Amino acid sequence: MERLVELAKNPDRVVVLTGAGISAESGIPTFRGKDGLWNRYNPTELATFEAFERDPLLVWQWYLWRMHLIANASPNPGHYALARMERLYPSFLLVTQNVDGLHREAGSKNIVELHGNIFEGKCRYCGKHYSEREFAELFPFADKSFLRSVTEQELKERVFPELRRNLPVCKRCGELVGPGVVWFGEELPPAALESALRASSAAELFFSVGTSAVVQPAASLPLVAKRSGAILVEVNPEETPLSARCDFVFRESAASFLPRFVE
Ligand code: BJW
Ligand code: ZN
Repeated sequence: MERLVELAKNPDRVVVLTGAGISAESGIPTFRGKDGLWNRYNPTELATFEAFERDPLLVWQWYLWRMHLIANASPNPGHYALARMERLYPSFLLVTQNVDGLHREAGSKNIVELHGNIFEGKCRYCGKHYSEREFAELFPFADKSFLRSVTEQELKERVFPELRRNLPVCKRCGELVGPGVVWFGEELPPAALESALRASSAAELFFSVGTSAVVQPAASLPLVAKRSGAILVEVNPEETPLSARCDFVFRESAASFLPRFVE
């Protein structure tokens, strides 16, 4: 840690890539690994357009269940440390694969959400995007305040049975609207990906925090940075395919490492 802190004093351009691991300590399950199941379901099977076409009710129940969990969660010391880190460097970009919005809630400003935001809406048929406010109007069950006002049991017993008749319908094309996230096989928001690539290739110091580093194209960002000469740091209790390429590896949780680093 001392050697990293010494090296990290001078860089002007820093990029941090985060994944589900940073929100694990806020009580939000990760996707892969031993705790990587969301309410019995394998995320890689439900986070697709094919699953939505086949069974939109099941996919929406799964997303509402997750939205309920997220709406009732709070940022943890790892999120807050990254918000502080933003103020330490002249140029700092936080690139997240997370859809939970907890970085913004913790006070981070310069954020790129590569995989979208779970409280927004996206029509897979005509492409119309709904902001969080617009989507809560179209689909009141997705409203954060509503989700905070019900228990998980009420969600399952009261909301789920009503869902079939109340799924969100697109104002533009009349098809069903899905959550504002990027599913497998879908293109990432082009402007977000472009900013992330640009910042990564200019970074002097790059942190990969709480990600299994297997989902593309996000997993390529640390390698882009490394190729351009950045110092690469991984923070993850488990080994990943990226570990061997890193200059520093901290096998610990984000909420324990990051606050010590920005101290
Ligand atoms: C802790 C911790 C603690 C635990 N502290 N750490 C090239 C090669 C091969 C495949 C592909 C390729 N290019 C594209 C693909 C296909 C696919 C892909 O990558 N598949 C791989 C799985 C093989 N990629 C795509 O389909 C992407 N689209 C695309 O490329 O489109 C191309 C295109 C172009 C033009 C037109 C059309 C198409 C899209 C990927 C979208 C990913 N979506 C998801 C779901 C989001 C919605 C939702 O939330 O429901 O995003 S999948 C899921 O994985 C989610 C995550 O953001 C993403 C990454 O997961 P993450 O964050 O790394 O979490 P985990 O669980 O994997 O890891 C957690 C880690 O934390 C672990 O390592 C733990 O050890 C650690 N940890 N506690 C610190 N306290
Ligand atoms: Zn539409």
